[in-house]
Amino acid sequence: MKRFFLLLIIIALTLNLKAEDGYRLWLRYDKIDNNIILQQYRNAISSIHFYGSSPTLIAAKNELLQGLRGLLDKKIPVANTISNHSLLVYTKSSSVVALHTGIDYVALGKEGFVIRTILAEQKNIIVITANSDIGVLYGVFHFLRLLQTHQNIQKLFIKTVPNIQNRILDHWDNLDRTVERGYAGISIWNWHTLPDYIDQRYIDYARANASIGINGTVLTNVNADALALTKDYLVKVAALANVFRPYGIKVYLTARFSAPVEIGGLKTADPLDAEVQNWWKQKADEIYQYIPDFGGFLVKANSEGQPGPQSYGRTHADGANMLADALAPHNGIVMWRAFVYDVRAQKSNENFASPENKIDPNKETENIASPDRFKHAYNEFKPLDGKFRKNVLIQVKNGPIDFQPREPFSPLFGAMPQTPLVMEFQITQEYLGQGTHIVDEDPLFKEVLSIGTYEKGKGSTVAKIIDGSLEEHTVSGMAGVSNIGNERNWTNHPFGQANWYAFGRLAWDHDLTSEQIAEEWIKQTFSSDKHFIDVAKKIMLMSREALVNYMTPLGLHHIMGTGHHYGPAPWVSNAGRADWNPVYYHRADSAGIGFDRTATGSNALIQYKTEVSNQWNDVNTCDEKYLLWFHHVGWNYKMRSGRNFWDELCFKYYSGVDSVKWMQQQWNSLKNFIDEERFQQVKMFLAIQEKEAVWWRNVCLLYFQTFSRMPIPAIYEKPDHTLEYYKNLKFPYAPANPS
Ligand code: GCW
Repeated sequence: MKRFFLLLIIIALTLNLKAEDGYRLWLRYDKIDNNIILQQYRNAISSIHFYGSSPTLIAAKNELLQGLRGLLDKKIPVANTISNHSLLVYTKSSSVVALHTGIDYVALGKEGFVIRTILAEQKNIIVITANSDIGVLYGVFHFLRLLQTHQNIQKLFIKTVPNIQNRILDHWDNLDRTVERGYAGISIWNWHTLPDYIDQRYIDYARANASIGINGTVLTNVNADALALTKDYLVKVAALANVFRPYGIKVYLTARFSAPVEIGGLKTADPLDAEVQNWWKQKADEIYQYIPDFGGFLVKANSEGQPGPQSYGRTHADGANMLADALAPHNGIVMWRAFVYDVRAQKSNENFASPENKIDPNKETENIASPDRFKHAYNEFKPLDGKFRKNVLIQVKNGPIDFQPREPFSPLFGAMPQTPLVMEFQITQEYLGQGTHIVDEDPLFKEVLSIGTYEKGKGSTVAKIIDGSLEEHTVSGMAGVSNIGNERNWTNHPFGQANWYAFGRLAWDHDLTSEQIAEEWIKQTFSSDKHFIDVAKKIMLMSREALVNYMTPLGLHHIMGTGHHYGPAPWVSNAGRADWNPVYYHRADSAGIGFDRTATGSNALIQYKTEVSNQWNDVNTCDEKYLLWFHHVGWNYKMRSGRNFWDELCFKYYSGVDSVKWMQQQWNSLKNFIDEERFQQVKMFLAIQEKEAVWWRNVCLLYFQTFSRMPIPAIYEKPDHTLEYYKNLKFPYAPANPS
């Protein structure tokens, strides 16, 4: 019996299939399981020379030593003399540059780095070098990634500089540790035990972010609480900033516009009031005393009940500029969100001192007949182009409505040449299956970044607007709403980690392909087995399209349940505002379905450059994936497949579900390739995903059928419940209701 167990242990060790709880993310540093590659690496790295001892360089050195020790299963000595196969790590200013490596440091800027094999004094040496300490840290992480992904390191010549300056995670974390639209437990910021207790998780959070180039974190929810700006919290924020600083990560806070009233005792928060301006100046000075490298403010104003300058009859520029002036002496920035559609706020002149002023989405209030919500942000912000201070960036969600599975790009990209625009993506999967669906978001991010806006003719992609290269802005940014919580594996779904990873990698280099990013992540996170990679990559790369098909195909949007946004509810018509209702968006009737945004309808298409609107204006040439975003089409409308619209809709919904079933089969075939723990987690989540995909399909088809009056083609399995049954479902357990 004893022998049997011994044998089992030996088998388990050889297969290296130990239990994994996912905590280590993509920084696993387990011994390289390919002996030939392992030997090559061991030969190529005989000793390490590390120059410098700043906190950042110490972090880099520790990471390198720890990483190599794990990957090579060997302690690499730190030496003082350079020998054959040394690994040299240094910044430009260190004396080792006497080696004449011919590196062009000017091109590297503040954060870029070079990893290069050189032959010096007859020795084969690998150098990792940069202008700055943080550049070196990024280089070290990149080097470790090369090993983790089994790249050839014989003749390295890598030079990389980030495309975008501010690469930021936005946490929608409330001070009570609930997380708005969070599906991975509570907030990782434990305000109660800070500043004295430094959870190891804070350090690992910083390591993970630095490894993919993220250099900023907004700690608090955009639905902001002014308390975060009080001294009690600032000392806690400072403690986090101290942990993150060596990893090149700046902290930011959300600024509640009414803070001067709520915590400052002033009667108004009017941005043109001298006392208010002074209050913010003093507040900024105070913040910088605690956090000398504080990044700045993120602001949601006059949106969904949040206070803002319009509450005082002022413009978004008045509000943003006031904060920008307070931060400017300290080099801070303001990221002012363009997510506005709040007609009510413009009209009122309320004092927002109390949280009761928040709009309660569950309360029936007056049904404001608003114009197309799609057009609102553009109408509001375009006229302000050129009116913002230099340290204001306008943060725009990728699409005009709200992080739907597929949206056309926001028309603000391409419409504000004088203003740096921050791209806001949502990493957390509010509308993408929340915490339980595999949806690789990278193809969604890429789809938006690579599309042409025609701001300056051909080639004016969204990416070039964001990175500032099109208009030569001196500041740029990309923000991702975080999907991290205190679950052991950070994101709850093991594949949620991939979206955090992809966001960081793309913010650094938006030319990376989805295939590359997925493959890197799989190798580091799971396995370098070719079959495993191929299958997992296929699952990832098709997952977003599968979700679009089983949730909102052909341009459907915003048809989810009210409040929690969990599951389908296309029939809802009684929400607090007209434009919170699914019926407002799909407009299904006996004639057809979809939102006419051409000249015969809301004319939102006019907000795009003609080259773009021409692509979508004509129902016969409009890309079918955007069809219902722009057109109300008849049920019998002939699609390019030859099917009529109704049959095409059925086809899409059924193929979405089929894709999930395919994903399940594929995943099951991977059972023996990875640890049982994560294998089972993903398997269970896929079962939920399948159940929910069927639910979405059945609900949507049964509901839309009440308008089309056409049968679901007989080749498909019939929905197993009635529409009434689905309408009566309740979800008291659905996570993350809005705060
Ligand atoms: O997507 C919607 C969410 C809200 C969120 C808001 C926003 C933070 O449902 O929960 O609030 O967008 O982006 O401000």
